[in-house]
Amino acid sequence: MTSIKHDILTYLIQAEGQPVSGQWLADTLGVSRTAIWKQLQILQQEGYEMESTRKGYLLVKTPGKLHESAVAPLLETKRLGRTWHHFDEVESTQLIAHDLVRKGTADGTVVIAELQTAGRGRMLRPWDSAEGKGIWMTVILRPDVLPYQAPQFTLVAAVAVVQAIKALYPALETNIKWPNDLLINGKKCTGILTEMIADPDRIQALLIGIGINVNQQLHEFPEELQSIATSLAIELKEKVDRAALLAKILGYLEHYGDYYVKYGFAPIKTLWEQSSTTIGQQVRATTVREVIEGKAIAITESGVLEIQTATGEIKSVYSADVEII
Ligand code: BT5
Repeated sequence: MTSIKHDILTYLIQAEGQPVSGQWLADTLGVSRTAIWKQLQILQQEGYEMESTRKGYLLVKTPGKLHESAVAPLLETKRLGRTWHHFDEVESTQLIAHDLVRKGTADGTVVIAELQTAGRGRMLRPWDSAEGKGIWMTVILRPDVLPYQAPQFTLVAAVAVVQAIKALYPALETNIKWPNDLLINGKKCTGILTEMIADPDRIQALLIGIGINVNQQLHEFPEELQSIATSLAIELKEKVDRAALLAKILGYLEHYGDYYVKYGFAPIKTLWEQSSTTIGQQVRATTVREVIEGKAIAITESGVLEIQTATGEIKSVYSADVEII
């Protein structure tokens, strides 16, 4: 977004229902009135509704979409979200992100869509992404870490989302089911998919796909998900401000991502364990090779799940679907 457009919008939002004079905007931003007018036209095309009054321009309605203009004023990050790609509709934000990585996009780039027509989970399972109801995004990170560390970023992202929800909605208890599900009252509200583009000895980019059910009502989920999925609005019984939540998540993700790179997994592990529903439970882990049943006893310093089977053997699970039984 051009900074003039961003600044105009910030002034219109800050005016809180009062008109802002075009001449004042032009003088304050040091540009012509025509330049102001052009940017206002663009904002209107993006769905910002304005009235032109004798005293100036009045913002009457925002599009309610996750445009950069709606989120940037709330961001407290240095890098995350400073390059922003918003789409009304995509197949999957992961696909767009892969393309952007190939083109050399910056660390911290965010790809976000109102609707995904082919949102995906792990192993190409479908991810339901209703229009305008959730946060469907991929964050591109370029941390200086080794390829084997990539899966740990799923846990870092899980902690970031949990902390963001907690900061805004302290009454909600969000739990993490290893490795990538966030649950509220036992139902899935968030899924995380971490993909990587790497050379043998270094990561080029991590593509952290985060899908959060925010404002769906139960009937808006496909029937097969209605017994296993939930949204923040269902649990809170109120509509949630997606832009505020998104800005918080990006803040925590930058913070914990940097923390991880500097200090390793140990401090993140402690936070992860505080929200875990998995550890201490009897579980069934389905990996590509086998089904392991037993007690989930720990995650290791590298984020691997350890399960103790009935024979006492401890098995390390790197990737699996885990059910609590
Ligand atoms: C995940 O996979 O949980 C990772 C989901 C990642 C989605 C984000 S959205 C932005 C980015 N772009 C993408 O295309 N993807 C990422 P997995 O653990 O495999 O779980 C998939 C399973 O969750 C499905 O098989 C369904 O059972 C269930 N599911 C699908 N949509 C859901 C939803 N909206 N809410 C809750 N559960 C859902």
